Amino acid sequence: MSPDTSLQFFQCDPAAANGQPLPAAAGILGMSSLHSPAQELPWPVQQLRMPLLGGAKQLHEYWHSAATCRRGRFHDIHFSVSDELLYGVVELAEGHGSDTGTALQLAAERAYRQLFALLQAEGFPHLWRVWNYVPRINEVEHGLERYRQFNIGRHEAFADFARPVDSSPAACALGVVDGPLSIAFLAARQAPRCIENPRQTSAFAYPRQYGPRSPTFTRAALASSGRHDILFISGTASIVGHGTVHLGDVVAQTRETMANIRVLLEQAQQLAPTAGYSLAGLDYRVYIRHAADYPTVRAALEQLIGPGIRAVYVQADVCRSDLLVEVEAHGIARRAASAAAD
Ligand code: 3EB
Repeated sequence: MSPDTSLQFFQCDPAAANGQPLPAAAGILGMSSLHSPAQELPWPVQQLRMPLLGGAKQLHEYWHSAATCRRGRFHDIHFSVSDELLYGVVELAEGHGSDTGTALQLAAERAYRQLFALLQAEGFPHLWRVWNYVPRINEVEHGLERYRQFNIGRHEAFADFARPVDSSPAACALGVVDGPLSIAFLAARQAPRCIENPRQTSAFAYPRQYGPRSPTFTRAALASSGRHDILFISGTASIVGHGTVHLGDVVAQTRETMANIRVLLEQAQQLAPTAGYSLAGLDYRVYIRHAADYPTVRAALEQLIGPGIRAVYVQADVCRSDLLVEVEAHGIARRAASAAAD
């Protein structure tokens, strides 16, 4: 039997007394962290420039593979490669706008062009998951909300690399107060299966009222790596069809969001029946627009998912100004030995 080099996820708070042990350094693909690391780390780090809610001070989330990783730089990208996975982080300051676009649009386009060029060069054509953090996402500049500017740039890069939008990665796009445009991504040699939500218009088919170019992400992606099935649930919000529902009601928005996630999970269960995915078995990241809503959102989620919910709560702006909460999740399930291909 070949060694199990598939993707693993570790959440370590070095300050917590009984946290998980640190994974072996050679296998660390990359991490996200609330603060920029004190010293330069060999693997890529996406800094989460947002307040953690609920009293915890630090968070380190590691993507890990038991295979030894090779690290490298490609233009503005810091990346790691293991035998079947590639993780990278690209951070770009906004330069100047031009005749062809605003500064943010051009930065988004540049970041995604670099990303796709790297995937081509390294032979990892399939994007599984992208985490987009956009400074001042809801601000209107040059007559267009910055999230919509970002979407134009991202869409241009997808088009330039002939990436079909209906096989987009799972993703999220959240707003931070300041800092660079920051994009982390996980890609692989194998294509994931894209899952759309029948309760929602696919984001790549949103009507023009949400901006001149549609977002390019799928509602969830189901991938496999070694003996594991890996489910990525994109940032999910209180949207039905293409419209925001429950304006101003954070509890109802949280419940609608979970109704959307439940539908995605049901489809994942049909595609990977042996994975045993359940709401309580996923790891969640919860973005809350107003920090004061944290106890309310947390209580609503604990009621829906159970008190043992594994969730990290952060304060961030959501990409539509009427959305108060966004929830994303992932689950890694080991396939039963009898069902494994090897
Ligand atoms: C939505 O459903 C909410 O632009 O990459 C969720 C996940 C959202 C990803 C993205 C945006 C993105 O439209 C916003």
